[in-house]
Amino acid sequence: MVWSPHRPWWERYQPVSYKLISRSGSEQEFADMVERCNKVGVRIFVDAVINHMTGDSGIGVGIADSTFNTYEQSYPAVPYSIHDFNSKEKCGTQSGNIENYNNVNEVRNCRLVSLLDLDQSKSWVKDRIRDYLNHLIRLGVAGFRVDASKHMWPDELKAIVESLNDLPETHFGAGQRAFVFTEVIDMGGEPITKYEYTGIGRVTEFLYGMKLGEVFRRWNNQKLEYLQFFGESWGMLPSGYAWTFVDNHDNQRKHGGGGDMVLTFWEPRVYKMANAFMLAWPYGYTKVMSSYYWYPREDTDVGPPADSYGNTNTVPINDDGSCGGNWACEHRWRQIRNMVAFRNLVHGTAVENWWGRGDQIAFSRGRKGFLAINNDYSQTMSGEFYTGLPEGFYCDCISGDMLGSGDNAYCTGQTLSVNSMGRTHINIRSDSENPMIAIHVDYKLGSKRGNIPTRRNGGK
Ligand code: AAO
Repeated sequence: MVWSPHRPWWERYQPVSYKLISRSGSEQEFADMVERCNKVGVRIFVDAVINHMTGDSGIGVGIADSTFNTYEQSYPAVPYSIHDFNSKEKCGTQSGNIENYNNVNEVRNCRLVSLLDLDQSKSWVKDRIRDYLNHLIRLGVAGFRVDASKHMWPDELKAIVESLNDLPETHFGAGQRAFVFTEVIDMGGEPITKYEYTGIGRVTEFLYGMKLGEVFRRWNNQKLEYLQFFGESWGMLPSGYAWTFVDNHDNQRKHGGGGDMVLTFWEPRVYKMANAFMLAWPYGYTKVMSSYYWYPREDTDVGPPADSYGNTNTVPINDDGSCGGNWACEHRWRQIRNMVAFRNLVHGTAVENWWGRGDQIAFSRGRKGFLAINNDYSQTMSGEFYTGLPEGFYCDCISGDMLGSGDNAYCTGQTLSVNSMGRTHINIRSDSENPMIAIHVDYKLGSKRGNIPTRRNGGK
């Protein structure tokens, strides 16, 4: 990939070759990480940039020491030559760049922000991309996010995906295929739609984060109670095709269709609420964002925490499990981490016991989990709620963790008591730092209900 002055994060989106060498490390280090992750059940998905090569910046050398020449359209390390790119004639615009998103041909045959646009109808190009992705599969990755999929013809992309090898049997079992997510920004209003890509894999559903941001910000008269049918009826993909997220690496910094609606880690209170809802709600395949803090905030190019050579720093882990060194690590925030476990646990159950009043909602997932959120600015959410859960004491996974096991299990946060009718009393103040409660059957305390004092929800 290119090496740019000031080392912006988006260097990664300008390949010079398919060598696995970057500011994050060598191929050996990458392979080692994938191997260690697979051993503990963590799958790795690679963000594959296969639509284009670098921007038209002239002659240069990439991070892995490969040369390129954009006047000649040559990338000898792959190798790609002028014959492998869409020509200006095929594109049809004066600049050679995409100028009009309402012209399908332009979007797919011209350059996205001046990035040299590969022609995937050429078998040489298809084969180079296939070899690159197969190399990653051999190293043990489980699948790919396909960058800029909207800028490739769906049938050509599909042919590449179908030509890939099965995942290695050692880690995945026999006959398993790579899991593919395509990046297609479609929020309505353009001729290219997300529906054109559902035959390839999961597709980004950008409306999801936008709408959730609007609802949790309470803009345009939106209210939490309207989320009762959040999903396809809101103009989104059928659940089984959707790849959902509150924010992504582009729109959290206003690249790629980011608006003020998007919620990010910079607003932690409401961000945690939106993520908790997403993770408890049975729609789409969810993704949790993990970021770094950047300064100044207006500079949307700032790269990751790095040493003086621009090499990405390792992530220091604090005693409490959070990250140091300017890494935000949203995925380690207790409220988000515990809701990931909630999602995995309640998988396959339906929403039941929906209750909604303005900006307060509560619902259960079958007889396994229950979530209540108070996004009202002034009213406490208080009363008896039907949780659907078996009788017992439960540790709220938003305000704390359940530690220990069996009769020795205890809760570091609030404990809730569910009676034989499945009902519990909740009290969520509107000014609480985490105005939510989430309980589930894996956080059921033993009969002694824990051995440390419980804490009221609402404390910070
Ligand atoms: C950098 C420089 C450029 C320079 C270039 C080449 O910033 O000035 O020309 O290098 O030297 C990332 C960065 C770019 C960076 C690039 C290469 O974000 O800043 O360029 O690396 O280093 C479109 C694509 C989508 C793409 C998104 C950014 O469709 O695929 O732009 N995302 C991916 C990655 C992203 C990466 C690339 C692709 C490139 O996630 O990180 O770029 O590899 C409309 C269209 C969308 C379009 C957006 C933005 O969106 O629909 O398709 O996304 O515009 O152009 C409303 C509409 C919504 C609309 C939006 C914004 O919300 O509903 O549809 O407004 O107008």
